[in-house]
Amino acid sequence: MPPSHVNLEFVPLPPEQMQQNAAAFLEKMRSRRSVREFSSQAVPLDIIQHAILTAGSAPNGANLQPWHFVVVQDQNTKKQIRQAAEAEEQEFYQQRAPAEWLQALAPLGTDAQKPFLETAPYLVAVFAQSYGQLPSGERVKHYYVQESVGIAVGLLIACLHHAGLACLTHTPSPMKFLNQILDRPENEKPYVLLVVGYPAPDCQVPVVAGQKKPLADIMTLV
Ligand code: IYR
Repeated sequence: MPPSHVNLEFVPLPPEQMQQNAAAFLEKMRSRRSVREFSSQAVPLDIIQHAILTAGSAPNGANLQPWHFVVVQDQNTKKQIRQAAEAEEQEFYQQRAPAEWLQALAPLGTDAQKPFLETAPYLVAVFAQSYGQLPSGERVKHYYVQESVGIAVGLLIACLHHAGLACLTHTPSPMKFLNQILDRPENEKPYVLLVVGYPAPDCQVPVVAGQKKPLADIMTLV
């Protein structure tokens, strides 16, 4: 029988090194911006694979890893996704969105047009598995699905940024069309559509979106 537990082999660092690491990571992550103008320049697939493996390392409920990532590089599939997403977005901007929501979005300058869904080299459709399915068809209960997938997507975005790529967390709502276009089973719910690539050379980003709350507003020490 293999052992049920193994030694962690944790390597402690000197506090100065930890402080330097934490500060450097903060600076790195602060330079991340959500991008809506992408270059069509190709990106090596292995970067995306590494980012997805990073996402797959996320802490999650009972280690059941309730996620699936569909990497879309096929131009025709991207076109289908754009058409379906823009149809939902038209509805959103013209009918569904309450005035308050549109007001909150105004500083970002977004609208129903999503050309980046065809321009960017990759779309990563993230699915949350509300339950698992054994090859026999038997269902496996999943725990903390939303939390687990949220953490995984955070790591995915961090790895892509660390690698030198830009992305957009895009959530056309509802996203059910992704199951149909990408042929995913009923137990998988679309969680987010990540648009990945290089920013367009003249890419603009909204100033307000770069303004992050100061520590005093987001942390309490007791
Ligand atoms: N899904 C729409 C609207 C939108 C909603 C939120 I909340 C955002 O932070 C950004 C956009 C769109 O992509 O335009």
